Amino acid sequence: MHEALTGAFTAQGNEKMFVIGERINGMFDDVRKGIENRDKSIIQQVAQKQIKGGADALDINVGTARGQAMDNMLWLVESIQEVTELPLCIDTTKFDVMSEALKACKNSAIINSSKATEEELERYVPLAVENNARLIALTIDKSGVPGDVDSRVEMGAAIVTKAMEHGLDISDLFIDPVILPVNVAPKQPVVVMETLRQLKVLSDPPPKFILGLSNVSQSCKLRSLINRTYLVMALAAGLDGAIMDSMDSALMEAGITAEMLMEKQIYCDDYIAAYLGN
Ligand code: THG
Repeated sequence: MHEALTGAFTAQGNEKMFVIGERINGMFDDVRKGIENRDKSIIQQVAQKQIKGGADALDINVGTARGQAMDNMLWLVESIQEVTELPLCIDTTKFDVMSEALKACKNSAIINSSKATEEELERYVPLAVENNARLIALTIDKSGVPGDVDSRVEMGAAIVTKAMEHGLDISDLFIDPVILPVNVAPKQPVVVMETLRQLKVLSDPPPKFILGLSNVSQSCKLRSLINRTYLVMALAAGLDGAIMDSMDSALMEAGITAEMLMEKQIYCDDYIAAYLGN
């Protein structure tokens, strides 16, 4: 096989893509109202649908719901743990909310997220180690999301170095090269794909890579089509998982098919059902 292809495929290992369900997010009206009215059943139903669609973990974000972010987050964590033992991906920029939510997690936890600044990494990497949690680190620094590949790769390297310094297992580290909406940042998809390719060979073993997939199509018309095409391209470039809508079956099927074609799963006529464990 061509060397570049061998590298791209073998560096990824054989793990299935890691699907973090995006829907428990106060940016969606049903979830926001559920939080504001402390209506557990709405939240629990959304969680169960994400799981049925094939989520391996659930992102939890209070969004713009009224009230205290802390109380809202702790209530969400509790409500969701009543119906699932899947890992919870605690999505908040507030450090105090993050630490308290981690304490409330009986399920395994993923910290979402740290920026790649020295200051944030010095707080979040030890927090992950202390709580036995996985960590998502974004290639964002004080000046925001970089436009070029090199700065993202440098930040990725800085993240890996910090993780090693503090004894965070590299297999517990996810780097997120950050998707911006394609209608305002059309050069970004190619930059993200190239960043994935370069960071994948940075360390052995490499960290894992995830993205917030739906960002790419915000305010676009053909959202599901854009999301699933992006997912397939990113998986081929080395993506390990995504925060995405597992209830979008066309999206899930495209991702599963890409993985089958990359020989992460042996083909059989029922490969989709086999993948989902149905
Ligand atoms: N990286 C990491 N975490 C993240 C993101 C990321 N968490 C949040 C976000 N980005 C990923 N989750 C979503 C969830 C929803 C949408 C986009 C990303 C979305 N929502 C609709 C919208 O804005 O149009 C909400 C409106 C609606 O449909 O009701 O698109 O990048 N680590």
